[in-house]
Amino acid sequence: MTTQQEQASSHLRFPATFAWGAATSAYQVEGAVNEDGRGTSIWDTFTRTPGRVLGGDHADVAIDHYHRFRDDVAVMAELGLTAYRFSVSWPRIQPDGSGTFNLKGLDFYKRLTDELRANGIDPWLTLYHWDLPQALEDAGGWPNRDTAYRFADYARCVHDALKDHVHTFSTVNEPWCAAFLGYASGEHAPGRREPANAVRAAHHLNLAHGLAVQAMDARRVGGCVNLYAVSPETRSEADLDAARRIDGLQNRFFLDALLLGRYPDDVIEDLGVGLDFVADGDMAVINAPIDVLLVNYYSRFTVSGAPGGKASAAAAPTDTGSPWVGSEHVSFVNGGRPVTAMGWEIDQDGLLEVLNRVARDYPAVPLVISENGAAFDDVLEQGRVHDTDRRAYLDAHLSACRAAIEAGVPLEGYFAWSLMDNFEWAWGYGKRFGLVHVDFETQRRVLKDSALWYAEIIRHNRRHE
Ligand code: NCW
Repeated sequence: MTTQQEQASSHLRFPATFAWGAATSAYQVEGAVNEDGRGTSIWDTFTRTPGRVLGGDHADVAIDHYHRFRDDVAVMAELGLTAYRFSVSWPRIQPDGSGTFNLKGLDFYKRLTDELRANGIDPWLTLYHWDLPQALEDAGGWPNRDTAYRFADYARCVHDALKDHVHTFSTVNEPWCAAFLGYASGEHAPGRREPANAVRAAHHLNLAHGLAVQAMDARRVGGCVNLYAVSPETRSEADLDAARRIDGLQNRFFLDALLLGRYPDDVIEDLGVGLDFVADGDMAVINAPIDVLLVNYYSRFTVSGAPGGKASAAAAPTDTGSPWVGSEHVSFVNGGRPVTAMGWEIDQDGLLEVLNRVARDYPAVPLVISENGAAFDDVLEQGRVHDTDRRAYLDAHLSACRAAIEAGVPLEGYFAWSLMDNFEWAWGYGKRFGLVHVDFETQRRVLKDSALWYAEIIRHNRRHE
């Protein structure tokens, strides 16, 4: 037995039905931005705006997954994945965000899902991972209520075309990011810094989720949130209040809406923008029953209410505002843990805390970890990437998942972010999250040590299927 196998077999045993996955998103991997009738998305526009993305990087080619998907599925099969989470590019399906559906766009996802199923891999489809058709942004974007109804039309179309191909549909990836990085801090497309509109955007993203769930009636469907563990720096009143605020806007605003059908009173008060955009009946729509909650987890925030600290948990690559609408005075402090290349603190205990908390406070819904992983400054030497740091990160977080299951959390699967190195939004190609190394010049794929380790964990668990 090799050391790698020993490490894999000595622990991390999971239930036989546990989904073993990896995740990507359309704009980060596909490329082919002008092919087969695809329209323009807000990220095409944003990447062309000077100063928005480090190094002026864009994803016109990305990792060319649109053309190489069969090879990429072969890599997934080599890893032994039982599930793959990807997103559909809305502008491939509706180039202008409304009206006619583009059959060539739908065809790509049929080919992809066929290939996955032929390899025994369950397709988990995300409808929206941040690439809004530019035409809808021109009409006001997510602060415009109509965008939610356009999303439901799009969801119905994708669902009708692919329902027999897809294992689980999910709606909006990380609505916090789409709303507050897109419309408050401006770090992400469309790059607006309009705090009040960011709150409207958040509500309309939630509404879009609920309308889409209703439009996809009777299929297995979930919503997706990015959750953080949040700690006060001290037990002072100011720090405790800072933690309540950040937990409120990051976590409870979305969890309460999707799973309880209401917004938390304290968060609404913190936001200070009123609720005139919430129409009668909206909260019931947003609370439409879901089959699974997709949780993306990366890190813990430690926060202080004392003035003068850092405005964010990690450096932003470009000039940005604050995403913390109504709580701009809160500062983010060093919690004393090691960090990834993103500057995100590594804290597997935070994952256990988040899972226990969701299972306790929102009990009715099964969970999956739909993203978890880390960027590190990988080195490719003699055809290998010895990414012991990433392997340790995954190992620690999978152990937290197992501990959660043992504690009774209904956790049904785990998706590593990401399957492959890709376009990391405002950071461009400088940050590598992949299990698989990609040479962005040649598009050559090389399995990192973390991928080989993950494959062993999966093989070990699937032996007991
Ligand atoms: S940027 C981000 N990510 C990474 C991205 O590649 C993926 O598409 C996302 O789903 C990895 O996972 C998610 N999340 C945004 C985190 C923002 C943190 C900034 C906080 C500043 C206050």
